[in-house]
Amino acid sequence: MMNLLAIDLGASSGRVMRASFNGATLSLQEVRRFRNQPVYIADRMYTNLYSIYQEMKWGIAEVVKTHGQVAALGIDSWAVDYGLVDSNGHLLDLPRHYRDGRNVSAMAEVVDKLGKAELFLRTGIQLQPFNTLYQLYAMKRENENLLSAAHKLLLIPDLLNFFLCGEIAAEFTNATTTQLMCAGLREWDRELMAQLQLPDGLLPSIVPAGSALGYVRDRELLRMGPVSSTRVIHTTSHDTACAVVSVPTDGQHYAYISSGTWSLMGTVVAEPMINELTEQLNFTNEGGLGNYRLLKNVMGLWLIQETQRVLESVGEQADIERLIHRARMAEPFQFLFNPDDVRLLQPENMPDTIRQICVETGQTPPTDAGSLVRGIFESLALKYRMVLDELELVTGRHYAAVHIVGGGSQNQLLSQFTANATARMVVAGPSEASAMGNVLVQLLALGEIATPSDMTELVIRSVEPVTYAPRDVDLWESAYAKFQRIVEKQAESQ
Ligand code: LFR
Repeated sequence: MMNLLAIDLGASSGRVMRASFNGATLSLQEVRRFRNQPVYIADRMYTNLYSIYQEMKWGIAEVVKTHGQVAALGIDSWAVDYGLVDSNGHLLDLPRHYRDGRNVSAMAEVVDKLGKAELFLRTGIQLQPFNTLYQLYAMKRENENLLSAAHKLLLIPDLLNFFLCGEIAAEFTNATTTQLMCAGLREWDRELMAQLQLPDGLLPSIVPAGSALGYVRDRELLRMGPVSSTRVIHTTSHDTACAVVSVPTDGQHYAYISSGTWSLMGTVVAEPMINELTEQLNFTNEGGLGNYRLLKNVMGLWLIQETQRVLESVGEQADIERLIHRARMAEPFQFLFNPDDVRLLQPENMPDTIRQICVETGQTPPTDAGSLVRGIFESLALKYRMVLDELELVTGRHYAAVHIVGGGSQNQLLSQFTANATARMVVAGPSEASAMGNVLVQLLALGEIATPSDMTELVIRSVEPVTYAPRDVDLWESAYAKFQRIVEKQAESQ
């Protein structure tokens, strides 16, 4: 039995998971879960990296204490965010949070300078205000001193790996999300950086996922337990890359939704698809393990998380089971909206912003939590339908089923709505997809499994997905027609 550790950091919570591998199956157990809450200072929004690092260390120490030595560990996290270290290896500032408002105008300025088409053609990455490229540009505008004091720029998992073992490298899958790389290559786009007068010397060399980085060298952690022989492995360090590795299918062509704070919906392709259609539809081509993820970001369960936060702040009980129950009881299709409205990226009050969108699009705003949450789930499911149609148009393929992986796959109501809206079978699970993918790539790096297809077989042996057959398809088809009209109206009103 082999002991491994996956540290999986999501936008709203982090987990330390212990994995045991017996040569035939893989099982995961959550050892520590902690909240990942942004810190606001003045009008700036940061990630509390110090607290994440501490929680991670406590989790690692707990596993070692209870289960003995751990062969290896890997870290995956949300993408695009970074920290800067100086030449002594000191972190210069807390990493800025990707939802910080400064990025929207930075992206507009960069697009003005270089043009949308050029940016997509060079990088193959969808234009999102939070991409590292725009964050870096915003930082240059706002705080050039900080940038000039920096020696290296490290994405979150690379930075935490550096804290743990002292080695510096940029892992490929996450590096692609920066929009600073040349599409389809393992190279930074230095010309692009020069055009924007961004310092390219900050970027570390890029290493493939599945490379061993070093051993745990953090002094406090070495005092906490016997971890000096624990390898630190560059797993696929982008959480979405990990999640897609653990989609339980051996088919070559499949559609997936990695469902968490974001819903990442797409398929895998051998090479980036860069053409007028993918540009116009704002698809992205993120690097995977021997492939690319052609996908789109859909706003996802962030809409629910923020609704819960607002409801709780006024004293309402808003745990997810209760909300799902109330949504189930509510009247269907009372209102619909496009979840990907940029105003929903970081609104002060999610329910009020959704209500405002209803008014702007000529619909009656929801007054109770059940109707609100039902409308959010219905709109998400219909947005998945829209993305699936676009995906099929772009790839020329038909996807018979939609795989939902990640925490959101446990949401039965949303899974059923997704089956209804897309008129496809939905296969839901595993829910700890990122942690599972993280460990699978470690096993590959350690030579315990030989090929990516062995990896898929291992997933299929280790998980039991739940399937949902489509229902009320005609009803959902007419809701989709209405949804399309509202999406258009909403775009006009912005
Ligand atoms: C999901 C994710 C997405 C990325 C977003 C922001 O957790 O990693 O793939 O677009 O977070 O980093």
